[in-house]
Amino acid sequence: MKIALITGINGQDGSYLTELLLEKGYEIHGILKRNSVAENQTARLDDVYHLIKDNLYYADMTDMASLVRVLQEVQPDEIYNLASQSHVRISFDQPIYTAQTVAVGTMNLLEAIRLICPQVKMYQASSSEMFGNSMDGDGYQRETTPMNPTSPYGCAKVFGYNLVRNYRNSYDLFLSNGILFNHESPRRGTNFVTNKVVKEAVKIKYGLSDKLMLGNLNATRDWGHAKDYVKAMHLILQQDNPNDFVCATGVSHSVRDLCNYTFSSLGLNYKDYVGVDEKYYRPEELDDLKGDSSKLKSMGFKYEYTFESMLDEMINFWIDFYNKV
Ligand code: G4F
Repeated sequence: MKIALITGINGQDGSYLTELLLEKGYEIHGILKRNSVAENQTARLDDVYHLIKDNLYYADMTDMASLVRVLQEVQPDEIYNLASQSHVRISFDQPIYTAQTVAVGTMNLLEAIRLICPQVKMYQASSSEMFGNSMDGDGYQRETTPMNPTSPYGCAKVFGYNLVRNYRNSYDLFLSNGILFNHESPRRGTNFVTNKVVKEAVKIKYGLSDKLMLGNLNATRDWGHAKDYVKAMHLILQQDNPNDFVCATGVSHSVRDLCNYTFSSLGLNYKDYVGVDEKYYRPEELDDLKGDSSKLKSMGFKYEYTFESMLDEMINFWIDFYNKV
């Protein structure tokens, strides 16, 4: 039985990855950051909590001693480093905290791996936010596209990405980057734009709200489903050699398209309800993301969801939720 350790196990991706790896017969261990509302700590893990509850550890990416302790105890075969301050706009409010968790936190983990389990395979959650506004001539971002991040979060992720490559080359470790484009689901935090739009549109439909305030409606993103993307994380660690892979759908939509599809699905016109509030703008915006996943697809990666089927699932989730309230 393989042993996997997941940092950020209670996040959107951590919860889907836990379910996938349990199905594959793994023993799962996870690192949790303390939340003052204990119920919120493991809410996304409810369905599998009974299977992993004895393997959850309080630790923090900024606290290397805590990472050392967990690695010594678990001795994992695979590590998935998903822990992060992952909200781009909030990274402008908390740039130092973001750098400490995302950049220095990755360094803490790599040092702990070097000391305790250099034979481990590690997946690093790198991000399309690292590209910033650079793209290739054909309009796509891929593994070779230059990185020009436009947020403290993106800058911190570039540090982690480069460190993974540097440690891989310097110390002959199995460390791989997944450069994941935006990925969503009903488990997405509702301060990210997809789940914010879907949740608020359903509330408007049920008369529980009458206005949705957003930032930049023209930004485009390449949105996939988190359930598909955790399969990519696992696949990346099953390769014979460590490497870096873009994971994206290759299709992009604007925030306006997202509003249009969601409100139309509910029989509403988004123009009647959506307003713009500058407080949701970023000091520097990343305008367009569209990824080329050819390298990952050549390893056998396949998607189940489209933009539309993903949004349908999210819409149905919130319809069920408000029907039960
Ligand atoms: O949903 P978002 O906040 O995601 P963003 O900034 O693209 O970051 C996400 O994807 C990255 C991968 O590229 C991850 F690394 C990162 O951790 C995170 O998961 O915003 C998407 C777009 C942006 O252009 C934003 O300006 O939506 C625009 N937007 C417009 N109004 C809004 C809003 N974003 C948010 N969060 N809230 C708004 O009201």
